[in-house]
Amino acid sequence: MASRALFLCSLQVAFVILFGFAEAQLQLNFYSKTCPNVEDIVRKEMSEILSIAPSLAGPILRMHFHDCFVRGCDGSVLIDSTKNNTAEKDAPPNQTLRGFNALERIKRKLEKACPDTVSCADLLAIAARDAVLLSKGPTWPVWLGRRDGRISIAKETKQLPPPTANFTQLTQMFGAKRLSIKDLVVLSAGHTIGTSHCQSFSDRLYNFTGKVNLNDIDPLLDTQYISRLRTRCTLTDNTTLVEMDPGSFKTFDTSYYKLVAKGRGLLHSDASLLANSFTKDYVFKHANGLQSEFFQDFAASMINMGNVEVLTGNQGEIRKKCYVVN
Ligand code: HEM
Ligand SMILES: *[C@@H]1O[C@H](CO)[C@@H](O)[C@H](O)[C@H]1NC(C)=O
Ligand SMILES: *[C@@H]1O[C@H](CO)[C@@H](O)[C@H](O)[C@H]1NC(C)=O
Ligand SMILES: *[C@@H]1O[C@H](CO)[C@@H](O)[C@H](O)[C@H]1NC(C)=O
Ligand SMILES: *[C@@H]1O[C@H](CO)[C@@H](O)[C@H](O)[C@H]1NC(C)=O
Ligand SMILES: CC(=O)N[C@H]1CO[C@H](CO)[C@@H](O)[C@@H]1O
Repeated sequence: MASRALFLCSLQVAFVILFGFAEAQLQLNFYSKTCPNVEDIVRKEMSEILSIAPSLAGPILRMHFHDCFVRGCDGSVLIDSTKNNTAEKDAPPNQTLRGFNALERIKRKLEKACPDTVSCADLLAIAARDAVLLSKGPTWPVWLGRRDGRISIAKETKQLPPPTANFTQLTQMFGAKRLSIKDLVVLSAGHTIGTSHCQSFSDRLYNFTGKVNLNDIDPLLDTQYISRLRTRCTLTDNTTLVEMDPGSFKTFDTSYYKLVAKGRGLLHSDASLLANSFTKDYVFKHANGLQSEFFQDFAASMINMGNVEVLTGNQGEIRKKCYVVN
């Protein structure tokens, strides 16, 4: 037992060194006594969920991002609106979120195994890691011990960067969460999996400056790609889904950078990564570069994001159901 504890402890130290990261509050082995199988339970459920609905990997990764950027990673994105409160979930950026039922299903399994123990915020952080791994991406140790918030306010989702954001806005919004330019260019590659609604980019095809004509296009978007996207999306289409990383949207890989380098990043925010020399160099390097370096970077940046404004100790609560406060 002592040697196992020592091993876990040195593992923790090793990861601190490896990822250059030392957050005092969260811990790698937070549930080792109270819910030792938490990660096995989540992994098993995620495998089942993704075998039935493979397209949920993207939405669950995105959900963790949306959670962390509004009130920190506190599960507030999962809370339903009530009679007197419109929650984050019902704000425009979240109208395209999916995966809530899958997460409630995992929560029910966790409550059965370890009642009142594992927060929805931690569950989401683990599930997002597993979504990436099960899409053939990297894995990383998830630091745990987040507590769930009790507040979710629709208008606070304005802290989420919009798809129209330029580089200045993106760096400001990531900076506000103490995330770096490197985190921005690395985490944007989350768009290597999943889909987007036409409404998130159709302005780039038809109405970039508000003129509504076929010449009013985003100059950063490859013209051949514009033609192809126009066959899928009209300006007002708000239902059609387009693969963010066509041809490889189920596989977590470096193809996102290949596309962005060719002017085929789907969102204006993706294209904006070419507007700064650091992020542009990163894009081009990884368009043709080693996947292993990107995988290491993604792991490190996900740990950074998972640490944004977390509640710990006696703050918040451990929600019994993720969609409603206790
Ligand atoms: C840099 C700023 C970002 C912006 C402006 C942005 C914006 C968006 C938008 C507009 C969509 C499409 C939503 C829809 O129309 O259905 C989307 C999808 C997605 N985003 Fe981001 N995002 C950003 C960063 C991130 C980060 C940091 C991650 C995770 C690490 C992420 C993961 C995803 C995933 C996986 C999808 C696909 C979701 C699905 O399949 O339903 N995004 N993003
Ligand atoms: C909103 O209603 C809930 C009960 O549904 C109550 O607990 C809460 O205090 C109310 N919040 C406000 C701001 O009135
Ligand atoms: C970025 O967008 C903001 C808000 O739309 C705008 O005020 C600013 O001028 C833009 N910056 C650049 C460099 O285009
Ligand atoms: C076109 O762009 C303008 C300015 O951004 C916007 O006000 C308008 O609603 C857009 N039109 C359509 C049909 O999306
Ligand atoms: C989608 O567009 C239709 C027709 O323009 C509109 O009636 C509907 O409210 C829109 N839905 C959303 C979620 O914006
Ligand atoms: C998934 C989800 O909860 N979507 C909601 C987003 O907000 C709209 C209303 O603005 C709801 O109708 C959706 O159910």
